[in-house]
Amino acid sequence: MVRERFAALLPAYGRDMKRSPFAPGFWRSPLRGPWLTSVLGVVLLGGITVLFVTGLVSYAAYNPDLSPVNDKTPDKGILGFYLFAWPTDPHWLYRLDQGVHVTLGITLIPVLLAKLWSVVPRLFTLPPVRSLAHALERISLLLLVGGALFEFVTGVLNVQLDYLFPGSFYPLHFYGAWVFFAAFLAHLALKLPLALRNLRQLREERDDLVPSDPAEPTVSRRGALWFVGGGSLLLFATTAGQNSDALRWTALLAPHGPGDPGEGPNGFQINKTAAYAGIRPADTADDAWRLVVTGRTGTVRLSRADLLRLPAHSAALPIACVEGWSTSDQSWRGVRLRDLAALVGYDDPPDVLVESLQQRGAFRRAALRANQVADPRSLLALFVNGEELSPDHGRPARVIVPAAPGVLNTKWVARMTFGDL
Ligand SMILES: Nc1nc2c(c(=O)[nH]1)N[C@H]1C(S)=C(S)[C@@H](COP(=O)(O)O)O[C@H]1N2
Ligand SMILES: [Mo]
Repeated sequence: MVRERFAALLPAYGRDMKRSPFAPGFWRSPLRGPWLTSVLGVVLLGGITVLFVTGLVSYAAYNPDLSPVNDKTPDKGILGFYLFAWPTDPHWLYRLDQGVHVTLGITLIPVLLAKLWSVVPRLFTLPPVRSLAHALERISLLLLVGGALFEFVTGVLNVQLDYLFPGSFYPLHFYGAWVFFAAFLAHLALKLPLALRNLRQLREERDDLVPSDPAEPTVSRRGALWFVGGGSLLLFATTAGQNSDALRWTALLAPHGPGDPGEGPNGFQINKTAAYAGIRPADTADDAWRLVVTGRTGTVRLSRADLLRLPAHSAALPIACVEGWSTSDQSWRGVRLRDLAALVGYDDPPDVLVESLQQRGAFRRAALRANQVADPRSLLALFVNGEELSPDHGRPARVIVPAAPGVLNTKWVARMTFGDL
């Protein structure tokens, strides 16, 4: 009664008020149908598979089983079955993998949203559960849609707002990925044959996605696809540039970090500034700073002058951050990590724990594996591009390792402990 009176006051809405989203005529867009859903589904099939693989590879790149240092997740259980010692070759391996992961993830957002939009009427089917099989299918859809939204949202938040979450982003995104991908595989097993049939067929079958009472079209299905593709292209064009020094200005949507890194040899992307990390100039001054190196034969304390007397080597390596940005190769110069291992009794370098002067924030220490220490390009760098490191890039000394995620390249190094971690 009340509803009717209300409907009479609002004639335009009146007709819809009587219909609920559960009513067959409620969803009227003539764009919906098996063809559109199948096209978007096949794009996501390819894209999400690449996201899953690059994501797992990216996780392995942390050497997360050097716990509890690199990853606070105590036990990856069987989900960590594939972890392997991350290689140092090619030196752009992490840059490529994580660049693809983040750029593709952002590019797929319009496709994901369009896919969800195309099937939204199915959320409102009545009765909600028809059989046990139907119940299982709907639960798997909950995991699928919930998992997709969770992975995209945590990924984007991490890229844009760095580490918003309590605890660590990695286990959330990692376990979320497994739940999501399991549901994704179940969904594929159920729907892929149908999707391929839909794409091969010229005429559309009757399907619950085709509206029973379609509205006048305002755009063709192909037009709608161009719209989605255009959105993806726009996101791609305003994101991908964050992986190159020359094109970074095009990455309008990428976060630009703490201000302008400036010009000159140190003028490349900065993650956390010295000020943010609470590094006091007094602690990094030549007379105060000492590098404490510990190993089998004991502990040595090295001043900057001591380090400058050790053999110096150069390596051209990028910084590549989990957040999806990377620099082009920079020319670093400093002491080989394996030479430091030799100073404390290791001809054959072991793993190392690297600790920073930093007091504040998450990144105070990181572990490197023996193969990373052994690589002749792995340096404790004092110089970059022919100049002393700037405070923001880690003066007096920072680690740089080929193919490693940026977060393992500890800045403002204070201590290195070789051997048993
Ligand atoms: N001590 C310390 N080292 C650190 C960080 C930090 O916050 N503190 N950030 C890490 C991360 S996440 C990245 S991507 C690189 C960035 O190095 P850059 O700021 O010189 O580009 O430094 C790594 N080393
Ligand atoms: Mo990073």
